[in-house]
Amino acid sequence: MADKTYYITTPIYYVNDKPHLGHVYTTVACDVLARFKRLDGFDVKFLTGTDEHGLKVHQAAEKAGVDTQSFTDGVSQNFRDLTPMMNYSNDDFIRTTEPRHIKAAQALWQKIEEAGDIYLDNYGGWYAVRDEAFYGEDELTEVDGKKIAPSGAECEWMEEESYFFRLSAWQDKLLEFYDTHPDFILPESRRNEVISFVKGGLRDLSVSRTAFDWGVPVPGNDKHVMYVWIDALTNYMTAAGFPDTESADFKKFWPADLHMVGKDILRFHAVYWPAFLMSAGIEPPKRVFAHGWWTIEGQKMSKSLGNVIAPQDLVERYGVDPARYFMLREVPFGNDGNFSHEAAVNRINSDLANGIGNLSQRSLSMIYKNCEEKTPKFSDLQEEDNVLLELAQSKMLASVRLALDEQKFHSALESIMKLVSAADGYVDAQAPWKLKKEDPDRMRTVLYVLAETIRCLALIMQPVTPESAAKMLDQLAISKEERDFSFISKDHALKPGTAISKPEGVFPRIVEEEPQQATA
Ligand code: ME8
Repeated sequence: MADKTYYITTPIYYVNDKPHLGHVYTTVACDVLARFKRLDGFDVKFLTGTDEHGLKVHQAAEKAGVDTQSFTDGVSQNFRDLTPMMNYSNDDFIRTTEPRHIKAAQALWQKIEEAGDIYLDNYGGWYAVRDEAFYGEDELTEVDGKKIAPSGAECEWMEEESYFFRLSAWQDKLLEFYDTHPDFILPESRRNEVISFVKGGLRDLSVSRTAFDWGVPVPGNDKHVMYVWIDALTNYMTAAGFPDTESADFKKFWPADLHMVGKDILRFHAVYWPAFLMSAGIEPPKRVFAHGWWTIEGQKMSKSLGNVIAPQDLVERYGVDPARYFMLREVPFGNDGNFSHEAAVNRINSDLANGIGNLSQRSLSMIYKNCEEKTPKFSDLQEEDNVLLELAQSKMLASVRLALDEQKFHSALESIMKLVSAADGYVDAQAPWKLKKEDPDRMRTVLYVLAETIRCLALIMQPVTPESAAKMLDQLAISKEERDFSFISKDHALKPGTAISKPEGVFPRIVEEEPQQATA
């Protein structure tokens, strides 16, 4: 068993609506990290799932005229179907309506209550159902007589008996925690936002509701259900075996290494969650990374604008692997990004079709035709051969690893693309098609160096474009046992004389149909 472990989670998505590009973005990012870490020798746990309680889901079910449980079963399945569709490698899929989770949420509540951080009181406050969050009067703006939260969500006044979490008591301890764990919140700019929010003072948090019953019952008082966020956040521990803190899984995987979230829900993960955990005497996760938002052709994705991109559209238009690549390459992770079809086509064609695809196709075709369908023998490696090989066999992995440890997907992919450009430059400079007559030995050496470069490229592309990378490795006859990252090394270089299969294009070019001429 690997002694290095890695536990990574996506947010659990609300089942009030169907999945779209934004949800897929977060989970693909986590999938790439999970696959990378597995190939890099870690024992990985990768969790995703659905958040099924709360007023927002309850209201969506009512609107659909379906009982809430059947409604959540249906929508949750839409999220589960993304695993084969987007090629996720999640190890578990959690639903907050499962008994294992209800047990865990109640156990966490009890620990916090025993610590003296939960009390009962009456409450009046402004609640945004869309965000499942209370806001202070000072945070709201009034538009047409309506109270609007900073997120744009409409708030309504709620008044009821409620349990409270003594969040105000955790201000200093949270600040100290951020201070001693400088990498807890990334990117840096978001970390600063959280710190100034906490420095501004924390109000106690209402953590139960009585106005509806679609939630986890509060232990010892059935009139109340838990606030959906205290319930939802616990999912990360449920899947690791909580409340059995002695279980092998909990010992191995808690605290989680990374909660990946969108910037909309950073406060819940970076303020409330560590406070709940510290109160319960449980170690907080090691990192929360908040990524940015996708807009569509310059506008916010929304159902009313009719510009929501469904995962099916991505797959049909671009293919799974190119869609995964595009999402992570196009926008520096952490920033907001604008999705446009044109940008997707350009990026996919330039990097994948004309880049990796073309390099691989033309190099392997030359080998197939000119070297008896076998990886060629090489002789006398020259300076330029060694430079390319060193980049492929050693430097690239080191820089990709470093970038991914900070969730810089775009930089990681940039490093990979640098190898592609270097290899393209090498082909042009060496011109193996000329060497065929002039110096066949040198031609074989050049083609060997290219084949080895393609092997390393295919290995490192596995986390991002798993199917296409597997096809490339199959063409090179690399066995399944020789595909983890310990094989990206000089010591495991291609063996000359290995039969390769007839090369077939791996990354097709997206050819746009000419726009129809309007006819009068
Ligand atoms: O907030 N761009 O669930 P949710 C990028 N249940 N990412 C986007 C996006 C966009 N336009 N739209 C959504 C919840 N996302 C809670 C989470 S966790 C304990 C509970 C992604 O269904 C992004 O990751 O509203 C965002 O944080 C998440 O979906 C919100 O999903």
